[in-house]
Amino acid sequence: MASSMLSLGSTSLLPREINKDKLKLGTSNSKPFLKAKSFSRVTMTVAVKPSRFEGITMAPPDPILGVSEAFKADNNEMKLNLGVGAYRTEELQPYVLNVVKKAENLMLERGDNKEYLPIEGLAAFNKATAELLFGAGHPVIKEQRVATIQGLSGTGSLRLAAALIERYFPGAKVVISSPTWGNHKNIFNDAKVPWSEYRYYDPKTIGLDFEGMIADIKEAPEGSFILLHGCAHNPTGIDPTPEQWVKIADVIQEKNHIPFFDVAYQGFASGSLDEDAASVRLFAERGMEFFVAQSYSKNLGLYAERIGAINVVCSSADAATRVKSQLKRIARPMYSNPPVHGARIVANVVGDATMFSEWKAEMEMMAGRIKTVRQELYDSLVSKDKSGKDWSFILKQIGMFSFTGLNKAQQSDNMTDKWHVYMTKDGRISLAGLSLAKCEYLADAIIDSYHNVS
Ligand code: KET
Repeated sequence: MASSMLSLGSTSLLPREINKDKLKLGTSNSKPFLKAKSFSRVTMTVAVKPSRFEGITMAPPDPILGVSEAFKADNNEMKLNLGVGAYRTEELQPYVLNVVKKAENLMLERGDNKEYLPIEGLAAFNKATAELLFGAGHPVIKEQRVATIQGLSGTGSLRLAAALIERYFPGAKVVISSPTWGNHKNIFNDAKVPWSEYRYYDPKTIGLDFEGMIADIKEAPEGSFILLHGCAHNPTGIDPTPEQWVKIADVIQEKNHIPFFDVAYQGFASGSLDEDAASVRLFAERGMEFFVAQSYSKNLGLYAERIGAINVVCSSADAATRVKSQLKRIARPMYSNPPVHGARIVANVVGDATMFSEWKAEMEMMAGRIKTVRQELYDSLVSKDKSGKDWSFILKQIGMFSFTGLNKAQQSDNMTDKWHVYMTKDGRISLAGLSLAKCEYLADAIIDSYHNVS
């Protein structure tokens, strides 16, 4: 039986409770857990009762968020956190958008209250979020064919959709790209939705395996859900071309599949909200029924506010009303209703022409900074690496990340252990966490890990 020293100070037990326990120590049959050593200093050895939680094993750290925990524990001054996809300034500090501060000030001035939101979230947010996605005045909106409810950011919105699939499409498979954002698999596993993968990344070309992707989507059982990254594919940074999107839509339609978009980076890929929604709008124009999960973590920097939405595009307003009612029914016992703060920020920013254009300018600035460090990293790699290796794939990738090809565990371990560069084990680095000043250092780390570790 495990034992430990328990020091009972005035903060842990009230004097009355100490006396009560003093009398019982070592005497109770039903609770044979305490053995007194000394009462003068109220210090004693305690034999701990076996826990009911003995069968619970230690969970592994999260492959993405766990990297930030390891980074915090490192004291080396050269350390760089390129794990999580979170935007940093050139000084590597978190960034709160000016337009967000403005919207928050407005909320204070107005004296907005903290009443519960309806289960489906803030109406002004739901309207704004669907309009950002499809474009204001789009037929799917005018015809009230979109069921939109506010979710707990991208993750929570995906989870609601997964629960709807599990409930109303039993046995249907979600087919996800290989590779994909690590949490997709967890989300569908926890919702008890079966999933399989379609080919996406070709390590030989460090590009898209388009033939493989199309073949696998064709092969999926009719009526499968095909998970697609709307833009800035995570982790590869490789998106289909507009022509390829058309072919993807064709084969999905042919096979009667249901597209399921994850849009976590609208505006962050190209710097333009409209351009980054082109894939989603292509499917909407074809009159298809599909899902879209949205997140405002990255494009408005609202990571911790947990603000996003799930949209289900239906072929009739009646179907949309029914779907929405069931999404609410799923949300109510899960978390009751969503938080208001982030929803108000989005609604205020999108609902005010001046703030909306300020947001777009700030988003372009963030996307622009990432493009600049991408170029600088490429230039540093090319000037330092004398092996003749072609690093141009770094420039072809878009969005927050670069998929370096350092995909062996020993290589990412070398990046972290020797160079204090924190990244995910699949070889992904977040360029949003990189400064111009650190590009040369990172290039040295990558070249060393690439050539000297196998
Ligand atoms: N989808 C994708 C593709 C994605 O990369 C993320 C977050 C999300 C959804 C969900 O984000 P949310 O904050 O729930 O709206 N990705 C970054 C953070 C994370 O892993 O949670 C990342 O990949 O670093």
